[in-house]
Amino acid sequence: MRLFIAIELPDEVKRLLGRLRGDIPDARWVPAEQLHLTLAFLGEVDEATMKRLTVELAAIRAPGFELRFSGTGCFPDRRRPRVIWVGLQPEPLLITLASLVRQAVLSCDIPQEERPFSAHITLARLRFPAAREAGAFLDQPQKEELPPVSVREFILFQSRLTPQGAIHTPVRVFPLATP
Ligand code: 2AM
Repeated sequence: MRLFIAIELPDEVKRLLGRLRGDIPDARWVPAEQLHLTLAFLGEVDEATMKRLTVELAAIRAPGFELRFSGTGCFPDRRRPRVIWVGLQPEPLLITLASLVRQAVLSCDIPQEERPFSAHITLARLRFPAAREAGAFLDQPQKEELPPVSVREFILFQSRLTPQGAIHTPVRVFPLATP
C-alpha cells in the first residue's frame, strides 16, 4: 500500500484554499477536496510494516494545536518552481508532532528524507517551471482570508494512483490530546 500521514483540513478551508489559483501553464492544481498538510510520506509499505506503524503512531502522545496560514511560496526556488504552496506560521506543537511521526516511521524501518520538515500545503505541481507566471501568482496579494484551523487528530492515508489522479482514503485516525 502507498501511504502518507497528514493533517486533514475543514471543508470550508479547503474550499477557500481551492480558490487560490492562478494562470500558470502546465500547472496541476490539487483538487480542493484533496488539499492536506503532509507530515510524512511513506511510499509503498507492506501489510506487516503497516501494522507495526499503526501501533507506533497510536503510541504518540501530543496535544492538539491551532494552525495559522501565512503566504504562498514555491519549491525548490522561484527560478525553477515545481511546487506552489501556501505556508503555515511556525507552530512548535506542529513541529513536535511532525518529529514524533518521523521517529515512529523511522522506527519501522521506513526511510525518510533528510531535509527538515517544512510546513506547507501543496496547491499545485508544475510539469514545467514557468518562473514568470508562477512569480506573478506568488506576488499577488492573497485573495482569501484563511481562518485558523484547530487540529485535533492526524491521519494515516492510503494514496491510490489512478489515470484520473491520486485517490486518498483515510486508513486510521489518531487523536491528539485536548490542549
Ligand atoms: P506535499 O504536500 O509536500 O506535496 C501524498 O502523496 C503526499 O505525500 C503529497 O501531498 C506530498 O506532499 C507527499 N510526498 C512527499 N514525497 C512524495 C513522493 N515522492 N511522491 C508522492 N508524494 C510525496
